[in-house]
Amino acid sequence: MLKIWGRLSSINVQKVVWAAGEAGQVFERVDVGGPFGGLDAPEFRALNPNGQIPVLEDGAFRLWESNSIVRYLAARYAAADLWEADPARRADAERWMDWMLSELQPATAPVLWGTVRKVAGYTDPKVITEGVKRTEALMAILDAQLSDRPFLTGERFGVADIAVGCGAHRWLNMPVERIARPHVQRWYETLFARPAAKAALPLPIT
Ligand SMILES: N[C@@H](CCC(=O)N[C@@H](CS)C(=O)NCC(=O)O)C(=O)O
Repeated sequence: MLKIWGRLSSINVQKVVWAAGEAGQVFERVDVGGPFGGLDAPEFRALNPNGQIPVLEDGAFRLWESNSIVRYLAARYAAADLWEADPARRADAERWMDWMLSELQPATAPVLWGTVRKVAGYTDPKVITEGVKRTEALMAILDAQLSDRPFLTGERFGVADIAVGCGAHRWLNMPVERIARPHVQRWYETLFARPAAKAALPLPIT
């Protein structure tokens, strides 16, 4: 059975749990990180020298980096549904996963820390306003992308929807004022209706 290391309040763990569910895999999830601690334990560092979650164990195979884990699960267990064999289609999906990691996550994280987690140094309204502004610019890009297609890369649900969908879940459930984005909203509601998404994306966000 697959083993996923990481607390479910982590957005990177959510991606992996969602992907495993979509791939029809039964898994055991171990709560580590955040209030659960355990990331500095030598046994955990042996799994991931970065001391971060998520980590996947699939038998003797161990993998860290959430996007790589999502791609692995798709290729290994859901090749017909989630994986893209065509290099151009695959790159299109991977580009959105990279965008999530390098653009959307860094923009939304300070807003979550300031408004929900109340982390010292992030509760300053100026920091929150700056994060909201940064995120709105990215949401405009996302809304335009979704204006003429049901899913991020076209007609089919895929790994890009999982990665960016986790970011949208967080953003749309934060206690901040947002500009209405009808295409993002419609897409998010379609995603959140999927059982694997519901199991991976707790509400309220924490
Ligand atoms: N690039 C890594 C980032 C991993 C990461 O930042 N993990 C965070 C949680 S989202 C973490 O381990 N934080 C420490 C903790 O939870 O205690 C990935 O995508 O897997």
